[in-house]
Amino acid sequence: MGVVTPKNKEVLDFKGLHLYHSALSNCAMRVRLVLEEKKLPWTSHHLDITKKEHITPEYFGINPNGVVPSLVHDGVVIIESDDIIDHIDQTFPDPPLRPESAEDLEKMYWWMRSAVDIHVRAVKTFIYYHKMQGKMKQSEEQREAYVKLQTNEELLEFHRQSGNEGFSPDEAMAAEQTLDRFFEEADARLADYEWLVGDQFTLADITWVPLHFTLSGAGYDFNRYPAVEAWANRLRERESFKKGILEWCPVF
Ligand SMILES: N[C@@H](CCC(=O)N[C@@H](CS)C(=O)NCC(=O)O)C(=O)O
Repeated sequence: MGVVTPKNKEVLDFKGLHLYHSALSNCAMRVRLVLEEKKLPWTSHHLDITKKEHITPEYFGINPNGVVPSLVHDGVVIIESDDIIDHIDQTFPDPPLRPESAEDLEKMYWWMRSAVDIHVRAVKTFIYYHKMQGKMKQSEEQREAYVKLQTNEELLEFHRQSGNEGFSPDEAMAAEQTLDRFFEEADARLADYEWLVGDQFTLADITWVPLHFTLSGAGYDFNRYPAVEAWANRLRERESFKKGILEWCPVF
């Protein structure tokens, strides 16, 4: 979605880079990784999503979907993690996190878009089923507040289900099979190349490594994908991974 006009006008006066994020959010990890790769100063607005700190009229006035991350850059609000990291990389190109050729650029965007496309039905469903179902229960009051604020149908249904009957084993299996297709593809690619798009570290790697981190923590079996494991280990060595992920979320 990219740039949005916020109902919460307070943020219009913000100067510099302000990130609304949560320590354990894989979408927010992407943005912290990019900020650390580029060594940019930024102001943290931390919202603990397990305590529902994001379910407030103030925050929905910044991000109409009520999810993290949201970036406010000199008063301009940008939502959706892929759009945010793309914006940062285009605005602060040093060091570049994108390939030069149009063909490779298309591949980079394919990996980025794919992660966002499968976020609710595969990533979120797998993680909630295996790890979060108990932790993310809403009180009656929180549920009412959420239903009043949320207009995104997919998220409304997701949270209705996760807060009530939960996900079924079949739904969790379908989520896992979707993830398998992408990690099989990534494994084939990474058997021949150092990074997802080829020889250059790009936003595609930054988009996917938080999924490796959080899905591993939720019990997804990566032993089947040795090239993906080796890639994740290379990424863990980077300073950005330590600062952008581990300092905020040592263990998922
Ligand atoms: N497509 C969005 C997804 C954002 C998203 O779902 N964020 C999660 C954390 S990774 C969140 O805020 N969850 C809390 C909730 O759904 O209430 C993006 O890529 O930024």
